[in-house]
Amino acid sequence: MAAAGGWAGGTFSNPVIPGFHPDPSVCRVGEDYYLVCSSFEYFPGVPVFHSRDLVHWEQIGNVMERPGQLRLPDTAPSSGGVYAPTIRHHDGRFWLITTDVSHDGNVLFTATDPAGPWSDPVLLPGVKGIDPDLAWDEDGTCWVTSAGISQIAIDPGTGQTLGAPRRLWSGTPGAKAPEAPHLYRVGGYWYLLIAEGGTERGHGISVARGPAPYGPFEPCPANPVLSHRSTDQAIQNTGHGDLVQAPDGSWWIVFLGVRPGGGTPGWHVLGRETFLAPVTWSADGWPVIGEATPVMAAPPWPPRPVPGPAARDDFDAARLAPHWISLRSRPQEAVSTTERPGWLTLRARGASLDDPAVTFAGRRQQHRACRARTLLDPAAGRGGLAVRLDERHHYAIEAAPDGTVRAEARIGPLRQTVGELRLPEAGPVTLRADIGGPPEAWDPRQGPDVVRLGVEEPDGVFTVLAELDGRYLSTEVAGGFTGRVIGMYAAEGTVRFDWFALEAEKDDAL
Ligand code: 6LW
Repeated sequence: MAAAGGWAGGTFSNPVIPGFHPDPSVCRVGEDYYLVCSSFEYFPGVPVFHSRDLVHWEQIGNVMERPGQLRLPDTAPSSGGVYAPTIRHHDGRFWLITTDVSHDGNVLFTATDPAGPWSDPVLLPGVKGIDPDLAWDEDGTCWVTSAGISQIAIDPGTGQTLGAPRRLWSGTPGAKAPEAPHLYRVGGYWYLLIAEGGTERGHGISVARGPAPYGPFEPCPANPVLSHRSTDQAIQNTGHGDLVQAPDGSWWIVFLGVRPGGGTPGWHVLGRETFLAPVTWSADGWPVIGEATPVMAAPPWPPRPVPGPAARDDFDAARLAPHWISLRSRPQEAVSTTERPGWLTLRARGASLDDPAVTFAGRRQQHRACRARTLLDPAAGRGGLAVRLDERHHYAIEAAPDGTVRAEARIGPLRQTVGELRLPEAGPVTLRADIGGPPEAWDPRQGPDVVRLGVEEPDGVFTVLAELDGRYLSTEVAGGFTGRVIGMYAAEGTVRFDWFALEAEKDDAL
């Protein structure tokens, strides 16, 4: 399945990284761009993407992929975990700073190859606040700037703080949640880019500048320099961005946004996604962010497409590809592609998707209309195919050793079996979830999409056991910072999956 929007006839499509990929941070080394996102309760943590044209991105790894790098207890709530990283290249190395809000607090990693391996974490107990940024000034001082907006110098080798934190700027008076700071030296100024207004419909980006990395800062008179609040733009909640300069001197911004669907108030189901827009500079030296739309004028250089994640995985490799994510941790004895070669073996820990310890392997839903399928062997256990928002919001189609297949829905405090079937004979079964637009009908209460759960016969016939309104698996209903993830789980015993396929129903669904 193509991960990124195409580049056709001088245009590209936004988002450039669809699906739950929020809080993007980007850096460039030569002709290569590297981008990272938040990962919250999922393991491995902090996906790393590579691109040579800013439009086509390929996931090349994860920063936190060893148990010692990400220590999320089962008590870490969904939408806890790992927030808002910053990636920078300095002194021949890549530097990554992020916050594990559930366990380690602010942490710093380094790597010579951004695909990994990344170092063990350097803990930063003296650095308070989420959304840490890293910047080095001319004399080599390393500044960490975080939500609030406050700043402290550190020794990045040891994590020691140097001096006391200082408050830099509170953003626009009256706007909530000044956060997501990034500092850049451009010309004679230090620019401080922040997000404000909260990560919901009021979100935006504002900027200030000053003579030094610690200010004093004067706000841009045109703030917010990016916001879609109160507009009828298809892309909403735009904010939390990071600037990057291309080799030809042009400037760009990656930022998060959402695509709400359905009637009012609108529900977004893919989480906060990564978008791209051009940046120019005004005559008096302020960044001007171009309008962000689903179809954008392409950058003036040749497209360099990269493969997106394969639509189908036969689990033939000894390791799962980097886009596969589990919940909080991924113990080898619970998730394996080598135990029965060519199959993904999941061994149950938690008894259902309600349980934070459930054994799960999934990938982000990246298209609004898609079809997920998996061939499951329930001979030694009970498990299934799930569309997950969090422990309290998920739909699943589940098979048991006795040939029973059940569709299950959990919405807030309610859990219900919404469809059931007894297969004529027990054995491997193809479970399927089709996700797509609701029926055409003007209704202001209409949900964003419909999730159909069922069983696919060998001849391709789809027996639907349940058809469910997708709004209950949206951020507006579930709350939090993530988006839908579709995957396989084990609820009892040992469950084996021969293959998993996630296909876009149509590419224009972007
Ligand atoms: C992140 C904050 C935000 O730390 O949401 O949209 C928080 N911005 O900057 C979680 O992603």
